[in-house]
Amino acid sequence: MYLFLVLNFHTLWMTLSTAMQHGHYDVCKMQTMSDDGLIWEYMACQPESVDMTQYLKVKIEPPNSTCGDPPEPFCAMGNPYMCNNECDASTRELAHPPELMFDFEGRNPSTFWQSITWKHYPSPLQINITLSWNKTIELTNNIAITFESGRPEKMILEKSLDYGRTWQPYQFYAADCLDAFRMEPKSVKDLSHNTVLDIICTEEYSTGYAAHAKTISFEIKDRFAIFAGPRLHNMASLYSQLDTTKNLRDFFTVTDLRIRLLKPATGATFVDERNLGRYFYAISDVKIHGRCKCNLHANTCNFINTRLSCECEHNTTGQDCERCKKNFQGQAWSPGSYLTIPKGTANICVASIPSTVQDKKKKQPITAVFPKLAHSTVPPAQVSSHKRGRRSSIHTVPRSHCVLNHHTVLTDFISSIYNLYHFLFLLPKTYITLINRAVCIIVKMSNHLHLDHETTRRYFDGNGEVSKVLKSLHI
Ligand SMILES: *[C@@H]1O[C@H](CO)[C@@H](O)[C@H](O)[C@H]1NC(C)=O
Ligand SMILES: *[C@@H]1O[C@H](CO)[C@@H](O)[C@H](O)[C@H]1NC(C)=O
Ligand SMILES: *[C@@H]1O[C@H](CO)[C@@H](O)[C@H](O)[C@H]1NC(C)=O
Ligand SMILES: *[C@@H]1O[C@H](CO)[C@@H](O)[C@H](O)[C@H]1NC(C)=O
Ligand SMILES: [Ca+2]
Repeated sequence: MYLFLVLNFHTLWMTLSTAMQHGHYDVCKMQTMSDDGLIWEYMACQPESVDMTQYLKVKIEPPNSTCGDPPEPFCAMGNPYMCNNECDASTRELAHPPELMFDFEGRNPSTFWQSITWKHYPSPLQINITLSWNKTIELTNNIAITFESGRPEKMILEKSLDYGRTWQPYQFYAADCLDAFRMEPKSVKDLSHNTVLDIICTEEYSTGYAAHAKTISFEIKDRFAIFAGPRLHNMASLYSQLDTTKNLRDFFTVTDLRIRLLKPATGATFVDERNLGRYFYAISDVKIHGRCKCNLHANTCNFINTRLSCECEHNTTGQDCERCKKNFQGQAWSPGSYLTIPKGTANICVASIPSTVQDKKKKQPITAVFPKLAHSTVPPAQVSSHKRGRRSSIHTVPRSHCVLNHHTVLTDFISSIYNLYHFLFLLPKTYITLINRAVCIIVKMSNHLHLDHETTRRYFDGNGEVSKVLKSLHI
């Protein structure tokens, strides 16, 4: 019995950490027990958030603004009077092509894209860097652009929602917002519920502000935090806002981004005309995290033949699962909904002629239901032998009798427990009640002691004894 409980804690912790890592809504469907036997239950689902720079196409405009063709000398940023550096596109060691903005940046020195120098001063050195996915994506973390050359004095980040046909500003960046854009300088920290969609000009990332800082950021997380709290602990609140406010959802949705570099760092109020080789742009890294927008009808996004596409469930289809499959148009298509938390509503497409569904119905193996826990599922054979024995519906199992004041922890646990149901319904009800109670105790204790999840996990699996036992049992 003891080992049994421990085993379940272990599974629970694994589920919990999976839930933490990937957020909610990572499962599109699940097989559950009801009075009519095993039935499919459908949930709103979305792909996990990933590094989106691996999937983009980059375009530099005007096209001849990457340095090195013809080879060109430039000055070191640290010492503008050391101008014997050379950019040469035809030599690998001296070339600075756009790809170097997206390569792995762990090396020393960093690799970067570099522009031509400002040799045509006073005509402005303006360059567009356009990043295209040819797919709607939802941004999930701050965009961070690292400049090796000093941060530009004037820059606009723009977005497109229609594959580059129209553009809207996302944020303005300047050393002097009033002078550059006739806008009052603001910080994302000034924004509130009512102004979260405002397009602001910020001076926080400009040359003068912090001399050695290299990064310009577009603050997605600070905007999320307006709804979800400073440490994003209340994602439920964010999700329900996203669900009910289309403008808010669209705000974080893009098909393309454009970095408009309008004036390079000068590090002074005047431009040194005798030494224009010291002015240029150089970007070593661009970080963009997001997920494919699949209208909550897919948890997987594929990259096939340089094209991103949702792997649609719920009998939807299209690149964004934006319509119902043929023969499943019995009802108008609608996106899934984050509500009600934690599983959302799938809003599946229904068959145009109900009888065709019955004819085509296939039995799917239960292990396919929940790929992320496949290693802990019980073999299908065992499921079928148990399912006749258990009469009561899975939903009749009491969720959890502990009352927690920390709403989000509760939400996380309820969803973990949900995720475990396909596993738990093999067990007698008393065990489930016991497990629920034990979970409550752990939650309460870790809450009370302000432990993070890693610490709690270690606390309950001390020096890894449980893991060793599990290993010896080949689980
Ligand atoms: C950069 O893009 C903007 C629109 O987003 C356009 O108006 C401008 O002409 C472009 N500049 C260059 C140098 O291509
Ligand atoms: C780049 O090419 C355009 C024409 O395509 C030309 O007008 C411009 O002067 C060129 N810029 C540089 C820096 O060579
Ligand atoms: C973008 O995707 C569509 C299909 O959704 C495809 O037809 C088109 O060729 C793609 N465009 C580019 C520039 O890759
Ligand atoms: C979708 O259609 C298939 C048959 O093509 C069916 O097996 C399945 O149950 C349907 N429903 C959902 C929500 O996937
Ligand atoms: Ca790089």
